[in-house]
Parts: sequence; structure tokens; C-alpha cells
Amino acid sequence: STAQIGVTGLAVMGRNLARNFARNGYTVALHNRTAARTHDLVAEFGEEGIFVPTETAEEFVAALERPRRLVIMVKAGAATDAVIGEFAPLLEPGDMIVDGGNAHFADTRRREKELREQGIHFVGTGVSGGEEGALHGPSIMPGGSVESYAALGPMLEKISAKAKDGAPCVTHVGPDGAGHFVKMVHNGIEYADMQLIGEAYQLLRDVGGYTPAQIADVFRTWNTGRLDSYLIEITAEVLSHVDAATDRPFVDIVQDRAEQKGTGRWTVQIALDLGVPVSGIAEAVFARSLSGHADLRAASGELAGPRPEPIADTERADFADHVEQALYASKIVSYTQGFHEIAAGSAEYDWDIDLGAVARIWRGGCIIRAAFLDRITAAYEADPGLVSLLSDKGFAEEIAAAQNDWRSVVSTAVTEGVPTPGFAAALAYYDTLRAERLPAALTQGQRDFFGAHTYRRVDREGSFHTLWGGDRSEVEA
Ligand code: 2AM
Repeated sequence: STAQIGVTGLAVMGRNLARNFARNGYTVALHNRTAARTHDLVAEFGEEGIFVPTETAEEFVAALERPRRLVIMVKAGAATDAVIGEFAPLLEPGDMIVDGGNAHFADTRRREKELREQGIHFVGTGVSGGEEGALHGPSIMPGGSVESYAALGPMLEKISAKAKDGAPCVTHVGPDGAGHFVKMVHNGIEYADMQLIGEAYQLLRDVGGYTPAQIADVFRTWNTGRLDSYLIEITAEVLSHVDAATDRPFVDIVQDRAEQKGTGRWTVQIALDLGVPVSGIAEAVFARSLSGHADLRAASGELAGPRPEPIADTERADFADHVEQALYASKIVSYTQGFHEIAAGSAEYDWDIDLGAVARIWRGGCIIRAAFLDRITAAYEADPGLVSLLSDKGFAEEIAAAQNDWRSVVSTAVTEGVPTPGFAAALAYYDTLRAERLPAALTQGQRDFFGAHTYRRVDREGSFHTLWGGDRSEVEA
């Protein structure tokens, strides 16, 4: 028993994570259902560090020093339960099972509870950054017990991405499912970021009259400013890519039907359960869904509406600046919504999540890594009880400066018939928060009318009902 860590499930994520541990000097036990993958890894990358290939579950467990640290990298769902069922009986109290898959946090809570009863620490861990991140340093979001983090944290800190200031992109997020919950919201925010970037692109193209290659340059410029982020950077790469077969912009030869694996959808489902309005993230999920409805789109080809007209060349640069403002303001709103969901989950499940620390570990390794996250950390450090990111003075001031352009971009989009559900939903959320009075008062009146649901008055305590079907006098409920 010489290995400090073991990885089972050696498809690309597991393989790269195992290599990352080995490259960082850890002895890594390897296991996979099909042993060929294990041997392939050693044959191809054995030089990178010390691997202990094993074939059976017993051999794998025996190879691990105690307390055992066993990382599962299989497809989230039934396979995770199958693998846990295979290994848990072989483990001893104090050992740790780390699930690095994209599990639903409710499954993680269930598994953690079951294994805790056997004295085994179950660490549901978000791992973001895709294949490259797994190999070179992901952002890691572990849940589970404090004791498990004490034994595991130093290793995770070593293999994680490092932010520009050198800080490792990992923290103990909180107990049981906290890590997978935060990873879920990370993915929801990622959907929103991608949708907003997509809307900016479409506006620059259809209204701004820019070519994809020119838009790539606009994004490269944005990437030197406050929007500096991995997603903006790769957007420029994708937009400047030319398809070799047709010599056309790559973006024009790809079918415009977005796919999804489910974590964005979960973010919205859970937000609904928790009563958190994540309208921007929801619009991003719906936008992907609608794009995939080829049937609806084909059947709607004749629907009336404007075809966008590109503006004059002389107005382009100004328009691009306005779109940048709209993108930035909308981005602040989607992060506001995502962090609200994390705060709500933390309160619901007693996780005591440090929101500033979450922003800090997203600064490197993960798909939404961005300079902007430093600002979120600073906002929560300045006020750990911050109710909403929008109440942070710095963000409020930036939105104040952006909002005129944001409005003009949304109205241009509406006038020209370019769908911008992300920009518009973010703006509606913002305006809802600012509104002095909302039509929710009317909603309450309607509810009282048809269902005697009662309402509260602005001027007196208590619940009231108006006798709508009678003399319309008011009674105390
Ligand atoms: P395989 O190579 O034997 O297919 C991603 O699918 C990874 O999870 C692969 O390493 C795969 O092993 C593994 N995997 C998928 N389902 C599994 C299961 N039910 N039990 C064990 N490993 C599984």
C-alpha cells in the first residue's frame, strides 16, 4: 500500500486527473472497469510519474495507503452508485471516497449519509475546466466533512489551478452536497455567460454589420478590459476560425442547435424549488432548448417581423461599445442571481458557504474564470452579509454607468427583431428591483378576487379580504 491516491474510471477526465496527481509527485493507483484503459494509460503516460496499475477492486483498495483516498471518475448517475457499491464494502472507517463526476447534489447528500453510517467520508466534488483543466489544474469544489478536507485538501490544492495571485482554486465549500451544488450553479452561470456572449455576437453581426473575423477582434479588445475572461478569449478563437473545407467562417457551417448535458437545467430546477429568481440562467437554458426545436423553428419561418438592417459604418464602433456595456451589466445580473442561489442553498441545507471564497476558487481553472471574479470576492469580503451583488456599491455604480447603453441595445434588438432573452431578462430583473411599485399589488388583488387568497395593506398590519361578490367591503382575514 504505497499509493497516496487512487483513481477509478479512466476515461478522459479520470485519466487526466490521475496524470495531474502523478505529475505533482503523488503515487497514483489506477483502476478501471475495463483493464485495458488502465494499461493504456501506463503505456502512454507512465513516464509522467509513479502509477500503480491494478485490475481488481481488491488490488486497487490494497494499493492505497490509509486513510484511503479513492477518486471515482465515472459518468454521473447509476454508474456512480455501482462503483460505490463495489468499493465501499472493501473500505474501512476513516477512508474517503471522492466523487469527481457531475453528480446532482441531492444524490451526493444521499450517498454521503449512507457512507457516513459506515464511517466512510464521501466527498462530492465539483471539478471544472474540462479535460485540459483536469490535466493542468482544474477549479475544484469539494463538499464533505471537515476531516476529509484536512486529509485531502493539501493534495487538491497542489493539483488545482492557481489564480493570478498564486492562490489555489480549491476550498472546502461545505458539508455533504455543497460542492456539487456550487458546481451546478457554476455551470448555470456558464450557460448565462455563453448566452450573453452569443447575443452580443449576433447583435454585432446583424446590427453592427461586422464579419465574424471583425467580431473576433472586438472580443479580443474586450478581453483586455473588465470582460477579461476565458469565455471571451475562446469566443474570439472560434469566431476567427475558418472552415478548411468551405473557406467560410466556421461559425457559419455549424448547425445552430445548442446541446446541453443537464447541469444548467438543474440550476434552474433547484432555483425554482428554492424560490430564487434566476431569470437570466433560465433564459440561457431555454434559449438552448428553443434553438434545438428544429420543428418549431421550421414551422415558424413565415412569422412576421423585421430583418435587421446593419447600421452605418460610422456608427459601428459606438454600437460595439454599447453592446459591451449591455454584456457587462447583464453579466453582473447573472452572477447576482447565481450567487443568490448559492446563498439560498447554503441557508436551506446549513452549509455555511463562504460566497467570497466561491468566487475566489473560480478565478482559475474553470470555464467561467474571469478577472471580474476578484470583484465579487472583494464585495463579499467588504460585506459578508451582502444581500445581493447588486447592492455592492462598486457593481451598482458600474451598472449605473452602463444602463443607458444597456437599454438602448435592448431596444435596438427589439426593434430590429434580434432575440436577446439574456440581455432583456437581466434588464427586467434590474428594473424590477429598482421599481417603486410593482404590479404584484394587482396580482394580489386578482388572487383575492378569484380565490379569496387575501392581501396585505400598505398602511396597516394584518391580512384582508374584500367581499368581491358582495358589497365589496373589506374584512379582516
Ligand atoms: P469502462 O472503460 O469500462 O467503460 C466513463 O464512462 C468511465 O466510467 C469509463 O472509465 C467507464 O469504464 C466507467 N464506467 C461507466 N459505467 C461504469 C460502471 N457501471 N461501473 C464501473 N465503471 C463504469
